[in-house]
Amino acid sequence: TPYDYIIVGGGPGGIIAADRISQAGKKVLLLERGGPSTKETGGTREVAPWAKSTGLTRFDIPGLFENMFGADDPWWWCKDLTVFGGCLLGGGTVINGMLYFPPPTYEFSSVYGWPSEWSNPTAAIAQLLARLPSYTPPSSDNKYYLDQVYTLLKSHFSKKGYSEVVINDNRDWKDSIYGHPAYNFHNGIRSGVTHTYLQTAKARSNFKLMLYTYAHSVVRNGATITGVRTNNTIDLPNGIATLTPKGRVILSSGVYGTARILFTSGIGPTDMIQQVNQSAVASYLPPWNQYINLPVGQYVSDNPSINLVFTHPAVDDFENWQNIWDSPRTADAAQYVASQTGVFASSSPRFNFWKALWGADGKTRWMQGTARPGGWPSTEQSFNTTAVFTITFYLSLGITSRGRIGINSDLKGFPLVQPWFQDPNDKSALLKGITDAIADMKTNLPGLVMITPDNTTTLSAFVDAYDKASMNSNHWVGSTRIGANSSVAVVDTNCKVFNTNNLFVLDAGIIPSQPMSNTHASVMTAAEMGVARILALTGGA
Ligand code: ABL
Repeated sequence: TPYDYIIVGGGPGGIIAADRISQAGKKVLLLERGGPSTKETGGTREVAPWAKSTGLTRFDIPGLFENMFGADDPWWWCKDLTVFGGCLLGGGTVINGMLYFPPPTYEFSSVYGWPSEWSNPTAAIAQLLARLPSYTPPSSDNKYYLDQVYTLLKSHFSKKGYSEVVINDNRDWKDSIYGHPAYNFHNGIRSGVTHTYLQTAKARSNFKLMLYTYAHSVVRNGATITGVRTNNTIDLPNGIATLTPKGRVILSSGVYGTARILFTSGIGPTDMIQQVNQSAVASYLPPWNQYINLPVGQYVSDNPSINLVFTHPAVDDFENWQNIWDSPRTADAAQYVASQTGVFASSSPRFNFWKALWGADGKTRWMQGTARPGGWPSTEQSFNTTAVFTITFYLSLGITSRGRIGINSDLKGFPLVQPWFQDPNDKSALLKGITDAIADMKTNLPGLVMITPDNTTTLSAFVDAYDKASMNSNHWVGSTRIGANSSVAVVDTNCKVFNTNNLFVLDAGIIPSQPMSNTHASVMTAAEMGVARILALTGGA
């Protein structure tokens, strides 16, 4: 059966697109290379041993988040990337820390590369929040649990003139504020696109979901796409999903996945197509004269982030979340099983703050901070091991550094040029931001000890020596960025890949600059805006 829209990738972009387009009555096929994730999606593989009676998985229980990184067989991470990506239904939104901050309006400014048609995200954000409300506090009994890090840092940041706010009450206010993290959980269980948009799409007879279906490339005749070539030869003849005559393909496979599919389809810089040409799937490339040269993988960005680790006698480090899978604290586990409340109804972060920074180059950059109990100190000092907490400082909206991502001939995705601190102004801005944020902290919080960096290392030496790859924040954007022309962008104002007739991208790759906050809310906002534009664009099925 041919489809009006084939959407490749069941993450936030693809699921929102699938729901809105099937709602408009089109025949939609959604392809996802991985399998189910949360209990509601049919996930049974990762039920927490102590939560067997609930059937809830690691993807459902927010408090298991930190164990994503410490599990024995973490099959949910994409195996063909050197960075973290979610290769299962829900994509990044089922394996992330779930911090949910809808973007400020000015994030969509032309200053950050957005076309003028995209300058007002307000309606899209309202649509998103109608489907996916934000909750502070996360536990449905309205209590805060394991909240010592919040109480402690509140006392410091309020003395420094920061205002305490409910962060999502005023999404534009991101200077000198702090608050409790906001989440989109529903009754103590991970929500997000799999609990909302996917469920309404699935209820429609014109929507079809195929799991375990890996897309190799689009099938195309010059500028016209006719289908998607996959590994699923059971459900699709020769593995090829086909389009109706005016049908369209939307790639929503993420910053790395969409780039790989474009390369394998003969779309991208010449050196990347040469990698495909040396790979096992070289035969899927179109003839040379059909190659489309676009800056796929160029201009990516990710927040540089720096972790500082402290101890304070008031803090309970929750054993740095190390026992949460096998032997969690009995009372907390029992409370969660009984009522989906308590410590396990939240992921690890407990405190968020933002500050605007003025750079030596005259540009404004914002810093976000996220603090959590626990952490991984690197220090020669002895320290109070049960009282550890970490503050992560991210440089976010306004960063100017860019990197490049690509693939090798095994089709493995990796950063070719690391995006962090390419511009020294990014580094000096973040260093200044951190310095100001922690000034007076010891005076304000008697008993506080900074253990990383330790007492023999200055902050500036610490930042200088910080391992570049560990600045990775898993917030990649920009590999197929939106823009005015094909020398600097991959998709046009309507998310259509330049020089094609019916190929679109809708995922974090189109976002032209690093967002203000943890990316999934911005990705979902952009998806709502983008799918509306694609549907409104004439010429489609
Ligand atoms: C984010 O937005 C970041 O992408 C994550 O890296 C971060 O989680 C979450 N939010 C929560 O703030 C951290 C974990 O807390 C660490 O334990 C882990 O080592 C790190 O991600 C890995 O990048």
